[in-house]
Amino acid sequence: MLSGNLAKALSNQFNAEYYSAYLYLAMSSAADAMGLKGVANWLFVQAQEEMAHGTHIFEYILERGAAPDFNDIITPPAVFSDAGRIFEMVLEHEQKVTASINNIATLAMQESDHACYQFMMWYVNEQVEEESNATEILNKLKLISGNNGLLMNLDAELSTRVFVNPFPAKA
Ligand code: OFO
Repeated sequence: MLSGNLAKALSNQFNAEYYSAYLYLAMSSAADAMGLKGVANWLFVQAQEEMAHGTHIFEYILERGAAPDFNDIITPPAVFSDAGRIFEMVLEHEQKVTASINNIATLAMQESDHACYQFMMWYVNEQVEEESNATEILNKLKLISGNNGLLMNLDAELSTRVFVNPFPAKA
């Protein structure tokens, strides 16, 4: 069974993943309003991933004999100036998520909960990819720097992203 501290930390993370989904849906909506359908698609898929991350943690808390807590999920920002600002915020947000994931992994290590530590390693590795993806898109937007033709090319590239459930149902 999970310790009280780990159950609380994982509950907070399960709620935080759902906040991430809220945030990315808000960004997706803003990008759609800017006419950037591909950016909107990328962020919509990102929101779907966050819900999958949150649900996976929810299921793990139950599997380990604890009960998840449900926190209030705060309203995400509604106004974003441009795609560059959106991806700056994506990167800043993911860096905060990385810190939170690392804290839970550290707690699991301190408590010698090897199963929880192992569970958290998937999220530790996922955060490397999350930060890398956000950085790559942000760097491209910086290079584009106001060139609408190049922005449309990037938008087309981002329109191809599709959601793949990272945790397919167990057979
Ligand atoms: Fe769940 O990885 Fe982003 O926040």
